[in-house]
Amino acid sequence: MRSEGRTLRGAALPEWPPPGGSNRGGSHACAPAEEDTGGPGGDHRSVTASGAALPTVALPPSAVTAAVSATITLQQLTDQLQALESEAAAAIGAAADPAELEQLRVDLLGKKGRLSGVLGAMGRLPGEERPQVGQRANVLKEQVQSLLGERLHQLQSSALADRIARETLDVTAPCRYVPPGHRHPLQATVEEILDIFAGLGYRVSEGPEVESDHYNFTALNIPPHHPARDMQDTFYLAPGADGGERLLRTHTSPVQIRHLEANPPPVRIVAPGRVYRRDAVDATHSPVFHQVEVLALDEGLDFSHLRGTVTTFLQRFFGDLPVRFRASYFPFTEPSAEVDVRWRGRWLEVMGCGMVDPAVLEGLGIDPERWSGFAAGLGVERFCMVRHGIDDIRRLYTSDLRFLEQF
Ligand code: 2NL
Repeated sequence: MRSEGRTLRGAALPEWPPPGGSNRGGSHACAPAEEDTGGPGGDHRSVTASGAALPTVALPPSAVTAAVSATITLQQLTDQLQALESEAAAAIGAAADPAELEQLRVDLLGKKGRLSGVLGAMGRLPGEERPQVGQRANVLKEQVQSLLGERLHQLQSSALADRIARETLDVTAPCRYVPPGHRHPLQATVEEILDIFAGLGYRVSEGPEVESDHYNFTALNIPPHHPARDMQDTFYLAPGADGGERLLRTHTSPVQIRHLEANPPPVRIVAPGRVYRRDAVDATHSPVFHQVEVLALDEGLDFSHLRGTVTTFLQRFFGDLPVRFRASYFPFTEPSAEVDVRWRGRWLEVMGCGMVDPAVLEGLGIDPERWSGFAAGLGVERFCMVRHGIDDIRRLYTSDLRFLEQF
């Protein structure tokens, strides 16, 4: 911050020459005799180099003008330079920061600065006296420049010293340990599944977790009051802005319905995501879990394509194990099947699948005579638990690093 009075603007030294003056004469120059009214005490002062007041004697305005017009002497200019020197030294010494110093430099040495003012007045001295003032002014200029330089250096080094004192850095302090992280086993499982389907030509598609009854149930051939709704009871939210019913999706099938609305067949997509069911928590159930669903729709697809795709996927994920299909039921596929893998001497049920029910296609305005397809769905937690021998689904949600660091 600049503090008042540190600059030389409007400081003690008055302007020279005073406005309107062009008097010639000595340092105590008088007004021309004939106009001298002979004021008290013979005080014939005109405007002095130090800028003192005009004489108290009353002069007609024309006389005043004449009196101040050229009043300058070598002595006065020398005095001014002297005063400028000491004032400059004081102001420079008091400058608090480099910006203030720069302002001082402009005020002192700039084109319209104090020194220029003195040099301008020099023109009114007799020619032989000018070099003296000129030399003195040059010396002063160099003095001021070096004072400015020294002060700048001082300010900079004390600022640096302050900073060094403030910013202490203990290079001997032990570093903070940031342990390397890794993906959660569930996320790693999702990514592995998506990678396998990507390798089979499927694209990833995602959608909202808050859904309407239509996308979650009705469009999937589960009309109101269908018993399948009992097994997929969910959590209901207050109606949306449009008054429509809102619920948490119970599967990622709505993603496929939305995809089919926006994209004509042929379609091959895989839809991962979080889903919700009104289930009590136990070792194998959680009201929030993760699903991956697959959908292929094309001309001429039949159960053999379903079988080949699902078998290939399971063998890539679990290894080259026996896979079997058992007839089952889903409202949105016909025929439908559960799929088991032979895992450590036992048949384990791992996913469900089927040929997309023609009623689902008709609801979407897709001709089931021309297009057919298959779909499959799996629970990611189950895949992860089987693969890693995890005994309790809750271990996947409790963020216990002693558990998670094993993966
Ligand atoms: C399971 C079984 C399945 C589907 C999901 C599906 C989606 C559309 C049309 C027809 Cl858009 N079907 N999805 C089909 C059969 C089974 O999931 O056990 N999931 C955890």
